[in-house]
Amino acid sequence: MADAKQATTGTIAAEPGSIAVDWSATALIIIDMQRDFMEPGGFGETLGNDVSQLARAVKPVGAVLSAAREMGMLVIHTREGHLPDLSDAPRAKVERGAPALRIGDPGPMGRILIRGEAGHDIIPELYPLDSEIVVDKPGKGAFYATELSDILTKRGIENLLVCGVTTEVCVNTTVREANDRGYRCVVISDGCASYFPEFHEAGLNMIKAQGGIFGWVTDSAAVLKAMQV
Ligand code: TIU
Repeated sequence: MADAKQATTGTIAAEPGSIAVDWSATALIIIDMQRDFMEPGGFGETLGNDVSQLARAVKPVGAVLSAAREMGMLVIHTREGHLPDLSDAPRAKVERGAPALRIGDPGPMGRILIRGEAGHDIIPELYPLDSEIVVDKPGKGAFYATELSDILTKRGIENLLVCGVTTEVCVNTTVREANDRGYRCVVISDGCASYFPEFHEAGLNMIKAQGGIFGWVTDSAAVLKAMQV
């Protein structure tokens, strides 16, 4: 009996304090590890960003993804993007700023941030298995206008291991949405990245401050240790 319990629960060393989780009620959610954000010629670069800043998250995410697959944990990948006719893209988003190319414009990886285009796809290193869930989202948060709530509720998920890009934009927005819906979010610091290192740090600090106002922050090594990999 004790052995069976050990296999389904774990304690993750984190800030502001360690957190015990039932792995069967825990999902790994990987936010927007798409070519549009990670590679030259995509949405991220059109906004004027240095996309090489995000590469550091790939290995830590890959390590946790492998462990989650081995454990049989629910894995959810998200992708930010819009329908080809832009009907789900608010004008206020499309018109924002002065990017080199706008959402929907043709770029070197297909139309910028459009579903079905090469740039919209997840990077090869972290490509979803057929058995894994991919949630397409039009916004920064993974709950807004998606089926994510239903997916988590149906599977009895209470805890989310969160990683991906970018720390202060889609990761933070998703964590805030999830926290309000009652999920415990454990954010994997080295599995997240930002075009702005200072925003990465601030984004993580905002989550774990005030006793973990939005959630917990840990790193990939601590998650792997808790998973006993
Ligand atoms: N621009 C930026 O930092 N991020 C986004 O637009 N989307 C995500 O974070 N996925």
